[in-house]
Amino acid sequence: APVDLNGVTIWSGWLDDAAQSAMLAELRDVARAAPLRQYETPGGQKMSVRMTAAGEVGWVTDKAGYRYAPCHADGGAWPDIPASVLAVWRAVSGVDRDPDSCLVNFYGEGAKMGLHQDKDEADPRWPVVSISLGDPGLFRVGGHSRKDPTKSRWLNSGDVAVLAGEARLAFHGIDRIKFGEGEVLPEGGRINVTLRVAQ
Ligand code: MD3
Ligand code: FE
Repeated sequence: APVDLNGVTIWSGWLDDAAQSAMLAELRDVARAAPLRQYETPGGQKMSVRMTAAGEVGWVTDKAGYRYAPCHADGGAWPDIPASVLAVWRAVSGVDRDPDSCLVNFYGEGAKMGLHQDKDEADPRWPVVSISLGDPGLFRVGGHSRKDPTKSRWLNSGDVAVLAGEARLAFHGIDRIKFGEGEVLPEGGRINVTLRVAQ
């Protein structure tokens, strides 16, 4: 049965070891087609997480602002959303529309993601589905105001989270990772894949 963390539904161990390895292989292909990048926020801050994407649109940021874009920095279209990733969305999202965007976040040693809301999607009534692979990450989620109290939980390799309803616009972030403690990525690090209906 899933765990509820401030309205976020977490399915611990949704993917077994074989499913994680298969997904990882598909994600390596995504990163080969659209290389991971360390973005700078519109404010000029270099983010510690490296990112890429798959699907019709991918999330990018630069001095012009945050947005979903149909091409990556090298000018090409984003690769297709891997089949193994799409299968998770179809199993847990609870909606009958497929996502048009799949964001891939890579956390190396010391990487983290500050508390934020996901508000760049056209219609936030669609859920977001998140898949964690590799090293554990300390996930924090609060409410609709930055000041609301938060709850924390480690997301482990193979965990799947569904962000729907009220929780969809909750402030959330990753405080830290346990670099090198996972068994799925031999080189260490954490991968988080999020599926969205962005446009
Ligand atoms: C709660 N990713 O990609 S995953 C993001 O682990 C993001 O890389 C984090 O925040 C990561 O935007 C957290 C869990 C998650 C993802 C999306 C959410 C939680 C969410 C959207 C709304 C509320
Ligand atoms: Fe987010």
